[in-house]
Amino acid sequence: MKVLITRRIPEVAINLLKKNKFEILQPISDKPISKNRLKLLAEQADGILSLLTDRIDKELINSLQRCKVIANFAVGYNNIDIIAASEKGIIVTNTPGVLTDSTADLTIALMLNTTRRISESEKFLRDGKFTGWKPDLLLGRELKNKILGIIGAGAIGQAVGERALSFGLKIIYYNRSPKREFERKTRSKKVSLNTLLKTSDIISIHLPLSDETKNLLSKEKLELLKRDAVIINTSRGEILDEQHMIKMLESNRIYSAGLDVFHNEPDINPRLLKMRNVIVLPHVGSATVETRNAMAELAAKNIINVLKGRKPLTPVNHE
Ligand code: 8YV
Repeated sequence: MKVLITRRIPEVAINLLKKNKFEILQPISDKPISKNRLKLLAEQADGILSLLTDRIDKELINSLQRCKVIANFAVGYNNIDIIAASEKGIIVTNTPGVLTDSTADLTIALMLNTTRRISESEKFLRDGKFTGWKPDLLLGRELKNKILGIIGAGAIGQAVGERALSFGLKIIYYNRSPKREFERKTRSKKVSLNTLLKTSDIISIHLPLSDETKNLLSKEKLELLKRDAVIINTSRGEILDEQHMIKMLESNRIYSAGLDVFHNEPDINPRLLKMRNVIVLPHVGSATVETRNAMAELAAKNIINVLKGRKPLTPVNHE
C-alpha cells in the first residue's frame, strides 16, 4: 500500500511507515506541494500524511480513488474538508496532546515578551540606542495579579492556565463546557465571552478555527477590551478581526499583541511589522525538535492503524 507524505517531515514517520512495509510517495521539495501534483499523487495513495499548508478540499477528496485515511501533521485541521472526507468514508486524524506543552510554552513566552517588551528592548540595544541605564528605560507591565482570559480551555488553553498560575495571574476562561478539574487546579472561573473581554488584562486565544469560531473576536467584540489589554494568539489568525486589532494597536487603544498566527500566512500585513508594540512570530507554536518528532510519529501511527484495519489513535471524524 502507498502513503503520500506531502512535504518533508521528521524521518521517524518515514521509518515507521517503511518498517510497516508501506511504499512512500513523497515529493523531494520542502516547499508546499502544488495543487496539481497533490491531486496526481493523492489519487494513487491509500493514506495521506498532510500538512497545514495543503488544502484538502471537497474537490480533491472527491477525486481520491483508494484513500482511507488522511493524517494531518497538526492539531488544527481547518485545511481539510471534514464533511467531504466523512461522506467518502475517509478517516481524518490530527496530532493533539503531543504539541500541548510546546505551544503553551510559546504562549507564555509571548506574554512575557509583550508585557516586558523583550523584543523591543533587544532591538533598542542592537540599534545602538542603549547609552546608559535609566529609571524609566523601557518599562513594562507585571503579570502578577493581572487577569488572564483564556479563550478556549482545551488542552492548550488549560496548559497555559496552569503555567500562568505560577506568575501570579488570576485566570478566567471562556469555553462551551465547564472544566471543573482545571478550575480546581488554577482557581479559575468560567465566564461569558463578553465578561472575559471586558475584564481581562491579557487575553489568550486557544480555539480551533471553524465556521463558528471564524471572526469570533469581531470588531464589536474587540472593542469590549480594556484600554490597556494585551492580545496573545497562538491558535489561528482568522479567529479575530485582524484589521481592527491593527487599528487598535496603532492608536494605542490596546497595549500590545503577541502573535504567532495571522490572516493569509505567510503574507503578513505590513502594518503589523511596523509597530513596536507587536511581537510577530512565524507560526512556531509547536516548533521544537521533540514535538515535531512526536507529531510525525503520531501521524504515521494513525495511518498504519487505519490501513491495518485497526482504530486510529486520534481521529477527528467518526465513521
Ligand atoms: C504547526 C499548528 O506549526 O498543530 C497545529 O495546528 O498550527 C502547529 O502545530 C503546524 O500545524 C504544522 O503543520
